[in-house]
Amino acid sequence: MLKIGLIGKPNAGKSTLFSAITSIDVDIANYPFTTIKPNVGVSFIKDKCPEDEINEKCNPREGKCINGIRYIPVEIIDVPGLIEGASEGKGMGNEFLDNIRDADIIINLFDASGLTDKEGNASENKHNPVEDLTFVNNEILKWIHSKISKDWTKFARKEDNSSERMELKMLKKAATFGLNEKDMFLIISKEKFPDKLINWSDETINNFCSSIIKYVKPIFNVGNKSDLINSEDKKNIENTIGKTYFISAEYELIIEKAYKNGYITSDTMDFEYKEKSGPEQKKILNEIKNKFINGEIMGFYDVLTGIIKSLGYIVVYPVLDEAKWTDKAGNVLPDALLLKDGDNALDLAYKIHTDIGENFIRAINGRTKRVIGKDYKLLNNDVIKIISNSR
Ligand SMILES: Nc1nc2c(ncn2[C@@H]2O[C@H](COP(=O)(O)OP(=O)(O)OP(=O)(O)O)[C@@H](O)[C@H]2O)c(=O)[nH]1
Ligand SMILES: [Mg+2]
Repeated sequence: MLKIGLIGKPNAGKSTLFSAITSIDVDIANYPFTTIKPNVGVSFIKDKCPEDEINEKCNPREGKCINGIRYIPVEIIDVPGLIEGASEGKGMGNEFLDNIRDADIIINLFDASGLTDKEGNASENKHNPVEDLTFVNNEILKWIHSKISKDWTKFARKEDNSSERMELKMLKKAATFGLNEKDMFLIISKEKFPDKLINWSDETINNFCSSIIKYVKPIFNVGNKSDLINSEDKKNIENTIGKTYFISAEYELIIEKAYKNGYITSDTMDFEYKEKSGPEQKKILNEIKNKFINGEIMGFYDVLTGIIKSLGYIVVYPVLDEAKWTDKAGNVLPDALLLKDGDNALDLAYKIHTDIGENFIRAINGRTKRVIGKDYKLLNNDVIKIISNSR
């Protein structure tokens, strides 16, 4: 499952967001270091389900499908707050960061209202929220750097004596971040690095670490507490850091709770009121709904889906029966898997199971019913049957 790490300064609203999008109750409070152990849960990204093409209702094994929109599960990790010096272990930062070592995507949630000070205490004095997201991004880079540069001379001397390819040498350093050979090849081919590792300067190592973030482990800045700011504040932030997602975890949690407690019909913005909800609730919920509908505040599901699509992820549906699009038990479109643009049929086979990848024979495209080989480039929404020797 795709792993998404939520990081940020203490009190930024990470646990509030986590709770809203995973429906798991966790500690939330207006003081720093409320979270001391990471919370792990499942949320979803949305994509159009191909079920209507065969006039059947799908039976997702994980996630759900509502009105033809498939909810594809992703793992969310809510990390305790980070303070300056986190990468050197301040405030247990090092330990906290280790929780997102193998995350595929990092979300730097910052308090866009600027009403929490450096340590995360609520404050009356508004400061520039961009400072918060900059220091957190720097700590991430420094944390990666500290791990890659550890015992560099010893490592470089040893590896320079071997004839192994550069990406395999560097993989020994970067595997701890969940990177694989393909990721390393991408980094090494995109940037220029000296052939001899002993010649890598601290700056070269830093460039390598930046490339990990740039190509493999992207960080997205998301502004929280947008219910407390106006369009001028937003403009100021965007003038410094460019296009930004503005959300309100508080609002999302209110909607989620109203749904859970039976006041509204859905936890999405097209909810209707149930009998139980009185004028008080309707007033608050209406105000929130309007802010989402007029685009003042973005819904996090849409933000997440946008992020994942912008990174070139595609959704592919593996099936056993290419005619009925079912598994062995007759479930229609049971699995929706996230792959990367450029992945092929063999990558899909490995994603299902190493054994299926290793024993791959051929595949069949569920739409065209044509036989396809291992090099077939997958498209978004493909329905594929893999034939292998393994079963
Ligand atoms: N107005 C407003 N308040 C919010 C929002 N999100 C969170 N809060 C409040 O901010 C405070 C901190 O929220 P938490 O979710 O505990 O923050 P955190 O980032 O997990 O904090 P740590 O666990 O200490 O790192 C709480 O009082 C929340 O109710 C929001 O979108 N708008
Ligand atoms: Mg928290």
